Amino acid sequence: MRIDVVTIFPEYLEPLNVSLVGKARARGLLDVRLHDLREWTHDKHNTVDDTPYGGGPGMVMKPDPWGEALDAVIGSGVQGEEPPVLVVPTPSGRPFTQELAVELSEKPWLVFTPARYEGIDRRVIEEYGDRLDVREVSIGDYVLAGGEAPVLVMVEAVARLLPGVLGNAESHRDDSFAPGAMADLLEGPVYTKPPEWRGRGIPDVLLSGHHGKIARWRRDEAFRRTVRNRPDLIERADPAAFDKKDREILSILGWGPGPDGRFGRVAPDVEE
Ligand code: 6GU
Repeated sequence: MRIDVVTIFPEYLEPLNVSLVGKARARGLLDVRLHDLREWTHDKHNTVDDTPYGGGPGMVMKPDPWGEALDAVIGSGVQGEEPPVLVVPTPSGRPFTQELAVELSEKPWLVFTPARYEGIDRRVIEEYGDRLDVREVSIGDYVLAGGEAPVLVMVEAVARLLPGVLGNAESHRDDSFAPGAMADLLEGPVYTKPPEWRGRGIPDVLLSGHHGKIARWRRDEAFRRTVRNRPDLIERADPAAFDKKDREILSILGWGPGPDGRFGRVAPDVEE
């Protein structure tokens, strides 16, 4: 996969040289190219922003540098090959989810346009939206000073899904939010050596060698955590995904089916 990032802070993206993403690049599984937006300015002060039409606080990123930068980056692709998906980080975008990470991981080429200030002149998004698949994406319900940190988040979420990046092909089957087996449940707790630490042991079942019991215990723990931390995930889950044992643990946790079959809280929350 090729990823281009156009930014006024290329140094903000240094973490892309480290750890999983850095290794994927070093191994040739991922080709990341950073571009300084100011290289496409022509004035003495390398101006990238200006005051908003209609007034109001803050500054807006000018369309000209973005247009020249994106034309150059998009034009550097190989003739006849698939054009990039343009990913525009913005707090007013659609939520970035594991589902979108999977979809993006299947594309050969992504271009990210992290903005500072109050965002990019709307005409830029319209212009490229006429030619490319453009995704305006938010990483959560909070406001950051710019899109660079969201790009780090999204590139890592996508890179770990690329073939060969994680050691074990099964490694993301059980991810929280992965489509499939543990769908829509958070992952439960994990333990490693030593078997006792500061007087704290580990659950006996994990030492039992009984794979069926271990799988059931993990699923029960996943329900405990999901009920506590993300009850909305249980409420919106398809109840057909819950087996008899799932319904038992949910009942113990104070959850049961409503008139429509979907699960909701039917008894007070249980303390940890
Ligand atoms: Cl993508 N950008 C900014 N500036 N703030 C955000 C965000 C993006 N997602 C959540 N907050």
